[in-house]
Amino acid sequence: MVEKLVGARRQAALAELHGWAEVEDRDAIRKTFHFPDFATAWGFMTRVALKAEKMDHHPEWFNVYNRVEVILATHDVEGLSDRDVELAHHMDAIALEHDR
Ligand code: H2B
Repeated sequence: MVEKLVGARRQAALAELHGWAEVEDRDAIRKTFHFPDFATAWGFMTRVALKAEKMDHHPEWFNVYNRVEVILATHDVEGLSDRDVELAHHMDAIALEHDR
């Protein structure tokens, strides 16, 4: 069972993330990734998609050319969970390998 991330555990988890911000009007986090071109952005999205599918945890995202805007939330708890933080860390690691 997934639990909503609250309190001190939530603050600690968010402090470990770089470039992610809390969304204003809902319980979620967001980050915008920039890449040199569309092919690099798409490569990033492809690798994240495979990881997300394995995790059974999927991003909300929007891509235009070299930009990928991401929102992570756990729909099952209508808020943030450890699974969002875990996927955020994976996305950061994958982005680093994709020549931002
Ligand atoms: N992704 C996200 N981001 N949040 C969820 O709550 C979620 C998901 N739930 N992917 C999963 C799929 C659930 O719907 C399936 C049935 O496991």
